[in-house]
Amino acid sequence: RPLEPLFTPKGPNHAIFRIPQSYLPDRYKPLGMQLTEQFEDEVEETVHIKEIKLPDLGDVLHLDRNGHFSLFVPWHQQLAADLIQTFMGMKNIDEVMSLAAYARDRINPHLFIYALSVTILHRKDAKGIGVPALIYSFPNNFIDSSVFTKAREEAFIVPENIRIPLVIPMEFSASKLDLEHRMAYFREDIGINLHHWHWHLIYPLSGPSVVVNKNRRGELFYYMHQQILARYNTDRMCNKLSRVERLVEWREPIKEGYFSKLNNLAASRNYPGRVDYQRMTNLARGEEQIFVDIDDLTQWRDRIVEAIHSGYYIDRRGERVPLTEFEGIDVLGNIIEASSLSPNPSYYGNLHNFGHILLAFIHDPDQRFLESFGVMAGTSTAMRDPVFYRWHSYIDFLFQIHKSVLPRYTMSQLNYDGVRVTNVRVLSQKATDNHLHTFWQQSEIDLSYGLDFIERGPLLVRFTHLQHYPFTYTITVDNNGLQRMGTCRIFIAPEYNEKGLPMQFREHKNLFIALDRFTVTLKPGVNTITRSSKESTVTIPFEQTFRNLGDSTSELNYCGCGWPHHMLLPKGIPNGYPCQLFVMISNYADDAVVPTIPGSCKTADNYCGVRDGLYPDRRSMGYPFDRMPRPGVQTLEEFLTPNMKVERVNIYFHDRIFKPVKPQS
Ligand code: CUO
Repeated sequence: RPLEPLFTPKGPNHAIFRIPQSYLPDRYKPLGMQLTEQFEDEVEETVHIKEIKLPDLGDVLHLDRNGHFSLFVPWHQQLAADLIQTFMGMKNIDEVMSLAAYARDRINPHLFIYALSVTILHRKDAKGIGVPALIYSFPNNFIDSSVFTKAREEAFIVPENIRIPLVIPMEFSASKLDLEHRMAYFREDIGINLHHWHWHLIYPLSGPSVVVNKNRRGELFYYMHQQILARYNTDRMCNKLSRVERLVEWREPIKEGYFSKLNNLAASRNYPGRVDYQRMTNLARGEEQIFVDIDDLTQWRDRIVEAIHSGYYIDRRGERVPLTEFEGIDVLGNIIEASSLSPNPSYYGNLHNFGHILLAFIHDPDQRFLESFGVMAGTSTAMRDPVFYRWHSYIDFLFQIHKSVLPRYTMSQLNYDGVRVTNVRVLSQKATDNHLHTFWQQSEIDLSYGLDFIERGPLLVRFTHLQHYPFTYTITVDNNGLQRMGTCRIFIAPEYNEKGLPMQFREHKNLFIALDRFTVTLKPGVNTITRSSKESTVTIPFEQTFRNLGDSTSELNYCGCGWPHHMLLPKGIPNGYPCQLFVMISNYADDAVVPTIPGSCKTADNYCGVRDGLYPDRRSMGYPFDRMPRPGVQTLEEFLTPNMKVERVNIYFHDRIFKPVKPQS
């Protein structure tokens, strides 16, 4: 079913919706028939929307259509949960479409797209239907607002056959004077922001149980964001910056400002920026029904830290419940985020979400200037702002306290008896062994679906992003036993700290970036495992991140969650950035999850889990780097067991731009 016209201002040219006359707002009724007849001649398919008895949309209609919407605002979150509940309650997918067609022009578009996307990703009868990447619904959340002025010119004046791609420069949000701008290629990467949006779409904060109550969702909140920080910190070190300082002092000035240059389309205003050295203050904003003090956050934090140190949290009835070795992190994730699965929201509050909100309203905390929020309020925009990483470093710090009080992994929890990794090598085309290469690449995507002023033809934008040459791992494993299975876990981390010195394991472990995880069968004796970087279960290919619209039969349909493959590796440095590549074969008997659900497309289950299934690895997420080392272990070398191997790998960054990649058709 072509649902795409619901998602985009314009929709692909091959289908239109014919909606019941009674669904049209009164002022459009006279126009309705006339427009349908005019367009029907031009498209391949007309989809007839059934007239049904519509449910009451209730409070959802009270959110200003041209106002803003943020999942981190509790009132908005509640509206989203209500609308998802209504959509999920429809009898079949035709009724969902019917309600959506009715609601689309009546409710806030950001709320609408969010709730409809969550619905499609969770209804059993919607399997195989695509959710377009958000960039096709709201390109303004991803692209410098000045591009849209140029886009209008191209669209109105230039015939489609001679249109040229609009180029988004690399330096549009800041100049080199801002040291933090060295990280803009990471923070403003379209694929990274789409991944983050998609992740939060799969793991909503609230709504019906089937949408929220997923296997290990709190733990995945911890792990996915921890990995973002490991990646960000490693890239900072490649760019001669130190690791992110966690945002500890909530009343002190924040030294890193940020101006996104993005336009919040619904309000038709630019997202407000943050100047350097701004301070968070208490919020009192009637429009979003938010009244929260920094003291509230402090109190929630103290209670959370108390729970972590005591090993017990207090549930709604005031009972002490243990934070257990394996499941504790999951509960803690739900408490800290906080999702509706938090076991005691009135006691532990809403720490992480309100941090986003306090930072997003830092410029107008009491609404005196009638300003909307900054980029920190949206899951598709927050990762652009340097303060995102400072806030999340603080959040991660809480999880790390919990991890530091857990028992250390014993040798037998790490080792796989009789399995020895004897050799590891990576080979990139035409390069020396263990040398990896990164460079800039330009890619183009067609934005025309998201722009209602383009009547026909594509409108390409060209942007520059990091890329690497594909490579292959070759791993030699001795199996001193019968045929058996193992899980191969591959990570990479910088070899030295900012001072150029080797790191202690306890500091090093937080920088290990997952590159891949997959199951292997080991025959008795010597085994050679080869694996392509492209097969990574952390990443998805470019075409899957930017799934083509109009291709509703595409295999790539709902598989938009996954770290973008072009950002698989740290950036590196021109002379080769020394990294440690870590390979481990763990005992499959302790890893396996049954039953496994095969994905219907290339999945990136490492950061995203599996649709309708259990997280496909039974170990604690981040294993074996999620805990403090056993007594006596100071360094990575000392941490290793025979089933692990570390190899020095250098990442060479080439400061050149490679030719554009055309969108696939
Ligand atoms: Cu993903 Cu704070 O959770 O942005």
